[in-house]
Amino acid sequence: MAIALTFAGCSSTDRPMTTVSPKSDLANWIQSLYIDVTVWDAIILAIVVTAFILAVFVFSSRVGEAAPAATASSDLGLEIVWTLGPALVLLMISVPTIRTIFRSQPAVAPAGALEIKVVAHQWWWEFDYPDGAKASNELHIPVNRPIRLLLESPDVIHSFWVPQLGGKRDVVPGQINELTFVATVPGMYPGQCAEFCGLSHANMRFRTFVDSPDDFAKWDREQLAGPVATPATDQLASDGAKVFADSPCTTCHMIQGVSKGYIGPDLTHFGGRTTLAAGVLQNTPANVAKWIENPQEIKPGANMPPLLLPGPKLNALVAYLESLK
Ligand code: HEC
Ligand SMILES: [Cu+2]
Repeated sequence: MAIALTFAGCSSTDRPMTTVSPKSDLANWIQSLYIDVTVWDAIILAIVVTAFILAVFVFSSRVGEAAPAATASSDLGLEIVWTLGPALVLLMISVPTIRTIFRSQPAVAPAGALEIKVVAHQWWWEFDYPDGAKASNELHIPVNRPIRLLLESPDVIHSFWVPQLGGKRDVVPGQINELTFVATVPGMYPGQCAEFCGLSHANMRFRTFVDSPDDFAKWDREQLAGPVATPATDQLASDGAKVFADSPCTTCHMIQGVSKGYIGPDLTHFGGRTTLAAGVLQNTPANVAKWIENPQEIKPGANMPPLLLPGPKLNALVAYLESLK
């Protein structure tokens, strides 16, 4: 029962932040190292515990007898065994560990790798693709193709972490760290900043979509095609486009062909995202309205000011943003 319960904790369907359900080559290497070390540890534990229990039972019959006299004699054979034994154990653990460390940090990108620039901001993620496509908080990558992430930060130290795709990698201002892996199973894998970076660190989440090559190509084409035109028949969204263009939103947010802000996420395809504000809320009209009215209430410290708009204008603005698929 206890064992069943323990392993139930490892299933990945309802526990998406599990570290023991690898979905990439990198995560698989880490997993097999983890299993190797656990097996060696278990063997050593079994030997030590057996020796201990034996000692307790064998010598318990001598309770009450005088302690044996301490002697200074040494046994060279024993000395060699208990020096070489642990040395061998350390070797067994360190060789695969060091091999995995080097394997997980290749100095050059593998052939055919897709290189994506990842910019970690307080408290959201920007993804820039080599063909010019841009995304925020939702990373799309093709399955079975080497991915090389080039991690940078304009503010403080963050850490990029998608547990099912591999280990954490720090994002350090002033340098570019790399993370290289091949995702092997399509699906959606949540990520989280893993280095304390200020007030909304816990709210700095993101999603990684591992797409089939066709789905990825389609997504990429849509991103490159620029914004979908707001249909003239959609009065509310058209009104919202005007509200946006006349508002301070434009100083911080880019919508291709409309505004050039770069402080906050690119909103060109905002309506196509599933979540809002780095994975904190589902992307629904009601949540977008709540966000615009008071970002700090949803995300303490968020670097977006509250914008007080009269109800009808707010509704139109939300309809416009949601129409940007
Ligand atoms: C001072 C700069 C600034 C202004 C002005 C601003 N924003 Fe933002 N906005 C941000 C930042 C920074 C974020 C990211 C916040 C976070 O997730 O921590 C953001 C996030 C957002 C998001 C969520 C995007 C996503 O993909 O999760 C939306 C939607 C948004 N802003 C809409 C607006 C609208 C509409 C206006 C105008 C009414 C506006 N913003 C004005 C800086 C700004
Ligand atoms: Cu953080």
